[in-house]
Amino acid sequence: MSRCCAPSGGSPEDLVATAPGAAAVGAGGEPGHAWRAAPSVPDLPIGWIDIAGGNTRIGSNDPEGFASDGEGPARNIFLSPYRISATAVTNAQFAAFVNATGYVTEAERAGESFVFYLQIAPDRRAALRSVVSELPWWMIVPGASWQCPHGPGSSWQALSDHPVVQVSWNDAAAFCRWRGAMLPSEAQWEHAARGGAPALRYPWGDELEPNGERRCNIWQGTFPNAPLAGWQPGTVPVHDFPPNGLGLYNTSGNVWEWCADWFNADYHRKTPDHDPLDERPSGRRSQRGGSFLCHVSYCNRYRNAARGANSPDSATSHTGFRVVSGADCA
Ligand SMILES: [Cu+2]
Repeated sequence: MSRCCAPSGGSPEDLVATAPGAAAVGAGGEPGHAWRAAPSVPDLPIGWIDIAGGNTRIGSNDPEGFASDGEGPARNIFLSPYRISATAVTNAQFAAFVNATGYVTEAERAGESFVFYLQIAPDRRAALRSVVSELPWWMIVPGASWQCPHGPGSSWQALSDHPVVQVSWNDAAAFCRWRGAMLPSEAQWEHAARGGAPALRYPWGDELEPNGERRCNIWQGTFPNAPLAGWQPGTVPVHDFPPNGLGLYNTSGNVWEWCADWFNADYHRKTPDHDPLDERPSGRRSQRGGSFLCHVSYCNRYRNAARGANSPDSATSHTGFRVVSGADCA
């Protein structure tokens, strides 16, 4: 199946490892560049939404879905109560984490990361190279990190209320440890994304643009080279577009969101029906929700049931995360 979405369909670890200048990433590496603090970095509260839990239905047999991704079969499950953030973690929230801990992300250690080419100033593109021939719209950009999401010349401060990107699964997990939170399981993510209306294709219904109204930040125009005039490929603030029935914003589109599970295509067949979590290591962690690069012509993974994956050390300009906590946590 076609994928707009990850700068690798098979072995992103190898791509990262073989990229020029990419040091082995992991604990103990030297920072690629120093943290540049904003004038003030407040510790921003997370906007929690209480999810009652109980019996629910996840997965889909939708013929528009990608069976090979393991989107189905649809099934009934039970979820314990939990809290989930209304939005993806923002740059400002991630900055507070870095400010408090000195944490250095994997992209910073590597000294480079993946950026969609139209997010890079035209005069900078010539010196860059594409990642793999099948995905020529992804470029390796020295200096790209959460602080400079599109590489040199970009800054998180200009995007403080946008979702943090250029964070790996490992980086997201580190943020969670600091906050006493967790990444959502796929089941928690999907149940919350459905907004209390199970069985629908999108959080707002079965129609992508009811009454012609855009409801999420996905590709506008012709992918990947001809975005519609007036639409810039990239993230929007986390509170853009109306929330779903439970109060979650932008589960469809904007950024892919890391989940706690390992990705396996037989997820719906093999994980338990009580608080499902796929703990079978596969080399790839699950992602949900699709991004601003998804388009019906190529990759309609902004549906509730759609699934994605990448290696836990990969970071891109269209991947972020939201968080969950136990129902009794403050
Ligand atoms: Cu996509």
